[in-house]
Amino acid sequence: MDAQMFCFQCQETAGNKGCTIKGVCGKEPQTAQLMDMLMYATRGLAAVNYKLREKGLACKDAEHLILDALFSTITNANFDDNALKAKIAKVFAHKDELIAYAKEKGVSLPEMDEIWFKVEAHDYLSYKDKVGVLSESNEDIRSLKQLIVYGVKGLAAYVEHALNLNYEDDEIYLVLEEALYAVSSHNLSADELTAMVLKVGSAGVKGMALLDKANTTTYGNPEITKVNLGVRNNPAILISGHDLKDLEELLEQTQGTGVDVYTHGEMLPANSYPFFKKYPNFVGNYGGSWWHQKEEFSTFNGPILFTTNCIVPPKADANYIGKIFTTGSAGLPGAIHIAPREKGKQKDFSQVIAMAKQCPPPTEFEKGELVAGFAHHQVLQLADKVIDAVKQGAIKKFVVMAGCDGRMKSRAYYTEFAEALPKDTVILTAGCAKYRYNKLPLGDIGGIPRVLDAGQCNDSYSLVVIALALKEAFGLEDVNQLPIVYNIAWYEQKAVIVLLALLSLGVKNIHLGPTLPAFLSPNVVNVLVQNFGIGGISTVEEDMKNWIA
Ligand code: SF4
Ligand code: SF3
Repeated sequence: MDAQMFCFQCQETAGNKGCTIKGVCGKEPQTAQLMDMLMYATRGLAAVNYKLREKGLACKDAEHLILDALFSTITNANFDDNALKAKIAKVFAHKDELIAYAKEKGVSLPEMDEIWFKVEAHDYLSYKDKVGVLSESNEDIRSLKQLIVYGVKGLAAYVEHALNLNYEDDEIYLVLEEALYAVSSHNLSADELTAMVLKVGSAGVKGMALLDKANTTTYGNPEITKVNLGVRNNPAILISGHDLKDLEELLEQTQGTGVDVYTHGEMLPANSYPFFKKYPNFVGNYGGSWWHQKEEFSTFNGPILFTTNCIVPPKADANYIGKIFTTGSAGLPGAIHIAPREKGKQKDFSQVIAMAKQCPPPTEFEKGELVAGFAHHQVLQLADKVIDAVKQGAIKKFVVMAGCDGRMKSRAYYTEFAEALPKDTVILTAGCAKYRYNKLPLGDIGGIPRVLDAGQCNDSYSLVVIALALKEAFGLEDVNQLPIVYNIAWYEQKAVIVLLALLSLGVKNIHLGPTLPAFLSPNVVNVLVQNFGIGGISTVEEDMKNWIA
């Protein structure tokens, strides 16, 4: 094992096998090794808290540390070695405290390496063979364990956003810890790990429902909204990522400053929440999905605030270097990191606002509007219309095209697929995958737009609610009897939890692309094919013929 690093957690992994020299995402080998160490430490902390939880003694701080550690290791979330080192130290220190606490309370802890392992900061890079993904030599066990880990990472991200709005659920923490405990065990069979995969999927449904409740209770139900794509003549801040609490506080703090706020990438759906519409300086969306940062940030002219992934590390000569801010679990060397909010206070975005005031307004590169806001509440208000359209044959099929966007050329497939769909089909989308077709003139069916955008990737939950409501309306027994085709694009680990959530709900025949995950071994793929009918994609013509015709 002489590779400098090994990571295969995302869809763009080198050669669809694994990044071993440097991440295609820009992750340096040292950063990858630190992430492996952080994951190892976190598994230990989770195992201890899991054992304490059995006795009703679980620690809240540990739960939150686990969320942050998992979220920080998601693809494109954090590239900052110093931040990662600080997180590792924190997790180890907290684990030690909990071990002492367990002793005091008479809670016995198992002989698990992850629990008892200790390492000093200068040695964080000395154990790559022990803490890395390849330390598990059995390919199928490794595959199942990583499927669990990646699902848990995605889940942690959603749960952290809900936590920021003061919504929590102990049952989800229990599954997170149990899953990490299972990954650290050496005696679980493939069947037991497969059961854990589905348990994580069920927790994924709960986590997305929790975040949906947190978002809609706090900010109202998303409603049909024409989102402005053009610009105004004021200096401005671009906010990216998924965290709505950060957006709220940024909007509050920019009131009366003459600084506008625009969304980028996965923040686009925020434009559809009634709460945010009250801010006169909330202008609209600038640009497309995450990987267009280089061009779009260079013409935006103002500072950019990353609340989560996906960050593309800028080239040294990028003209927006020095204008990037991160917060939460996100991090980037050279960027200014906005500190967490203190209890009862807002985060302090004054540095971002001060910088914006010194910058010229954004340069316009497109005009017009995008229609968004088709989350479950809004769609169910249109339910009668939709059901009528299905009954009368005006809508023949729904195609779920949720998930992520990515850089690969092969993703042109999704644009071509959307264009080739017959006019009696409706696309249900969520996540940044939509940028492949949400600006196409696909029209509507009797006033129902042919692209119904439910929101962020976590709003895939909305698509589930809509599917279950349609099942009821048509008096079907099984959600798989609905005229729905699933053509899901994945990139990072949040898409993994969305997939596992769908599987746990019994959804069959999901097509996953543009490639199947490299972390699925051939045997694990077989299990998924046999039990769930999972498949890949082919050409637009073939897929159209096989799924739609
Ligand atoms: Fe490679 Fe993806 Fe891992 Fe980055 S996150 S190192 S691109 S597999
Ligand atoms: Fe996109 Fe990164 Fe996954 Fe939230 S923002 S869907 S890729």
